[in-house]
Amino acid sequence: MEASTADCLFCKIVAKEVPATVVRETGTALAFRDINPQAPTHVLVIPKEHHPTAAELAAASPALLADVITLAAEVAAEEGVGESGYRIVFNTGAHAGQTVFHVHAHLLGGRGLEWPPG
Ligand code: D5M
Repeated sequence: MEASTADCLFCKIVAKEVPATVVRETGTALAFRDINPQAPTHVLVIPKEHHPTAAELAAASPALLADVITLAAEVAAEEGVGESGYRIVFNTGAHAGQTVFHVHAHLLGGRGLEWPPG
């Protein structure tokens, strides 16, 4: 897998070529606020390395997927939703609404979240 792709929006956010409201950063992953929040806490957590989907990330680098989940949980705690509960969503493919093909965990919390999702 390439380390980045020239036309990938989230690779540009990692490279600081596109601005984002970063809430936490590690050596391998980045957490930033979603530009169109769907809950009081809506943070995107991405690996810095480019992988299109969660499944491809899991196949290529399970440890990096674990880094993403761990960072999401840390952000949830910092945002004060660790106890009340939160949702981590990986939209995968067009029918699931994936629009950016650099894998990202949506961390959603701060309100009651319905099930099943829409
Ligand atoms: O989620 C893609 C998400 O990415 C969607 O919720 C909007 C968000 N987005 C798009 N551009 C930006 C920038 N520039 N900053 C922050 N958030 C952004 P998906 O699951 O692919 O539909």
